[in-house]
Amino acid sequence: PEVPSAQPGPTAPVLPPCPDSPPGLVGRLLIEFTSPMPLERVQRENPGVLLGGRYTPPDCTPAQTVAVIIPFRHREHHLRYWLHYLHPILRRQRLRYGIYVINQHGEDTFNRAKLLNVGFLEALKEDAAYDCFIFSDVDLVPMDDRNLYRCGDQPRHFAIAMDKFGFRLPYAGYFGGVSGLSKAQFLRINGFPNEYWGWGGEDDDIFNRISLTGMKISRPDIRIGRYRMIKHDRDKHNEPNPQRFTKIQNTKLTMKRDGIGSVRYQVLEVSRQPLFTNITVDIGRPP
Ligand code: UDH
Ligand code: NGS
Repeated sequence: PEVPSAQPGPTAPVLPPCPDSPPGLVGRLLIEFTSPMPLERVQRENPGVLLGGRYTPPDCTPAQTVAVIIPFRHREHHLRYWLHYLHPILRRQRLRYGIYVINQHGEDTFNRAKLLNVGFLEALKEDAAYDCFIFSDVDLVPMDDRNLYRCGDQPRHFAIAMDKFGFRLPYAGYFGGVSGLSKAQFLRINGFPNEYWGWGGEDDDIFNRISLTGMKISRPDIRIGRYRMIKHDRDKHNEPNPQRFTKIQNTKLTMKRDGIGSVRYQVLEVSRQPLFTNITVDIGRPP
């Protein structure tokens, strides 16, 4: 009879670390939003993506695990383009990642930064290995795959040259659109504010939090941090917030009590789709 061996069985091969500069990048990309983009096509073209929008490079071991968090409501059409363009880019960048769409339930006033806080916590509940968080608007697609969706030793601003701003920063302290913080950087600023209801200012508050904690924003080269935005009208229930100008004057006082440590919400549904995880959440409404 066969004697059970004390030797371990064949083990999975140990993959080498993923390279700092991934070899398969193509550089400048052609991005357009005119041809229709059915979700079935996007799924068919991304067979390597696992349920919930998870991906791990087959040939190397990445240094980080990246959660991409998208604040969302009623933008299915934009999401299809985003998934179509971003999955192949992130794959070429040799990232281990997951995509989390944080869908605000109901029709009360939109709250982008609170949704991003929810995304941080819910992604970590799914996988405690996440150590890098990329926060991306659903309507922003990078035009160059050398703009690596990774975290570094300082918070990163990715969307620095958007078409709608003439491929420049609109102002020196702009931190909107697409940004990235390591878990430690995010916790250091007590996450994002929960109290910006409606449009505007929340990204400036985040910028203030980063500055006030002594960190510096890191940015890619202006020739590489280029983005196309999908044109759209103003959304309903996301009117400019009239309180935003006074609020951003008070970040130093508010950031201690308002942030990831005080976020209250209720998850209504977690649904693992082929290309993303959809988390529908009740975040309440403005007081
Ligand atoms: N978002 C939604 N649904 C909404 C509102 C916002 O999904 O109803 C998300 C989405 O990811 C979006 C992000 O929040 O990309 C930021 O919101 P935004 O796109 O409204 O902000 P932006 O500054 O536009 O891009 C403001 C209105 C511009 C009107 C221009 C009219 N030509
Ligand atoms: C600033 C807003 C930011 C916004 C940026 C770009 O004025 O939240 O414009 O807006 N800050 C305040 O309102 C205090 S955009 O041109 O994309 O609509 O991100």
